[in-house]
Amino acid sequence: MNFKRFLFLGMVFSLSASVFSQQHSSDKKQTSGNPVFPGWYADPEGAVFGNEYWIYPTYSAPYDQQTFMDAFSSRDLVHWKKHPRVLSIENISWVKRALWAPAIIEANKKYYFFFGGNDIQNNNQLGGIGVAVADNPAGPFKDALGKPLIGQIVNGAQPIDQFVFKDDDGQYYMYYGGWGHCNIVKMAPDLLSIVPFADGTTYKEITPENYVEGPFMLKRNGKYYFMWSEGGWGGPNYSVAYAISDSPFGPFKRIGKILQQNPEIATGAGHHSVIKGPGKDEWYMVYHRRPLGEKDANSRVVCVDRLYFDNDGYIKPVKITFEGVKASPLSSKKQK
Ligand code: FUB
Repeated sequence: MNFKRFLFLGMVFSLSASVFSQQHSSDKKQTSGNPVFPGWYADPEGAVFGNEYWIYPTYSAPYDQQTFMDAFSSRDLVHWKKHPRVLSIENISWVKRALWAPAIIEANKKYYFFFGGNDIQNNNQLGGIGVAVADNPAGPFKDALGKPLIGQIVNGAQPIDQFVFKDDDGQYYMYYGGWGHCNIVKMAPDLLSIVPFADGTTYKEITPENYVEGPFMLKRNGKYYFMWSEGGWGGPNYSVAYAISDSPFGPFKRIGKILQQNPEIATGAGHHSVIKGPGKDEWYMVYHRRPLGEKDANSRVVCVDRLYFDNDGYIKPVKITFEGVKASPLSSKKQK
């Protein structure tokens, strides 16, 4: 090999090595960073399906532009893949705008995707909480009923911000409500209808002190942890508080805030959900917040930070970060 040829091959080798090393180093992302994916999104519903984490957020934009929802999946919480338009108003005849705050649950070998639509202001308007169904978490989700599942304002609760909770006995409940009121309803096993409670009532108001919207429930060590958003979602003081109860119906006595703004990191941290990682007592707070300097109400981004319980079972206030969370790969093994 002559010297020129040797030099040329050397340059090609070093160029390839540099490209490889750049690609390799981008794969070496140590933490998710916050936000965990780009774009204006809010009201994230986190879920674990098999060996994947999923996040379903509201597309955060003026109401008339909120006509679809994207989803995001990850194997490790650090690298996220976008699934565009898993739900769109083309597949919901009665929704025109304000497609809000998804909730998803796997049941009956299907995925049930609950959403709010149209931002109704009174009981003469068409809209409320609907349900769409798909065979896999990436959709496409199709409206299952052709009408809202809950289309009326009951007990003062605007029909938005639903969360579906499965108790240990297999019973499904839906918590929902905006305008400072929260109702619980009992769901039929098909998840497409609601059924009365044993006392004959269908809607039970369970509103805790300071509740505004965005209810969420999880059960840990036999206790019911009920959480909700407080403050106005368009402002800096939006936040999350919680209560602990022995029953899914409460009473839910407010304990205190567990998520709020940090003037050095972001404002308006709220409307959350919680996901369980594969480790023992490994929990993540999935929420939205407004980057510093952003004033538009819709400038909301989706973030993930660790959530910890203390030794007495109380939730420690979540520390919001720019770094986000470390990789926590799921295996197909049963979660602890
Ligand atoms: O994103 C639309 C609305 O903003 C949600 O339904 C509320 O909870 C608030 O986050």
